[in-house]
Amino acid sequence: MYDLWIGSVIAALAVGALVWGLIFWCVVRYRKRGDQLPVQTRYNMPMEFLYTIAPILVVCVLFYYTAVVQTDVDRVKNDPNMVTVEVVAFKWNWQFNYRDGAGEDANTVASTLGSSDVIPVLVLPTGRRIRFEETSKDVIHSFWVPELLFKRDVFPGNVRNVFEVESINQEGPYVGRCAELCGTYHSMMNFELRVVSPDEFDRFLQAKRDGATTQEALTSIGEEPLATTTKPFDTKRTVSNFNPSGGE
Ligand SMILES: [Cu+2]
Repeated sequence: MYDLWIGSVIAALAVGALVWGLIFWCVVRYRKRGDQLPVQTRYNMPMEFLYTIAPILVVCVLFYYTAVVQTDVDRVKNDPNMVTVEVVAFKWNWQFNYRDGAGEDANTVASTLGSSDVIPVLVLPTGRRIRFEETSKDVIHSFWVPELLFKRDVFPGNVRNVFEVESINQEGPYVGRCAELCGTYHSMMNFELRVVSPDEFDRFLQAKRDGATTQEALTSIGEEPLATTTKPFDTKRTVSNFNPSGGE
């Protein structure tokens, strides 16, 4: 996706430079030189051919690479080694359920639930395939970790929106957001993706299965217990924002 993005920007700049160049060249070359009106109808066959064919070619090339990348990004495999997470979105927070298999019939073995006071931290390992299965409790949300260059809508009802990540290469915290306007506190629907080594992940999950909270389990593997990329927002839910001077 990154390469496609960079390639598209270069292509756009190249077309832009050509067009700007032609504009400036025309401004200088065909500037007003006298009072005689130039010929008002004229055609240039090679030029008309060029500006019909060139955009079609540009669109075809962009379409081809987009289709290739999109097919690759959307591919799901049934890899028995992958980590499956059920992402449950609701107004206005997230629940992350670690599953023992793929699909609706698998079981949740551990769970992390966000609250107004604690940002939910989704812990995942490096080097393993990750399968996300998304579902919403109310309206459409969108699961977005900007560093993954990827967002995917989370639908209510019986829809499980599934996507997989080949592997995450770098450990560390990554901020996550809801990217679909879902109501009053949409902007506060943040979470954190915390990527750790596979070994630490196994110990984290074991601690969770043994009944530890997410914060305790994070501490037990030597990680910061709370989110480091974002913090809970002050929602001011008890304050009347419409009439600050008046009483409730
Ligand atoms: Cu949302």
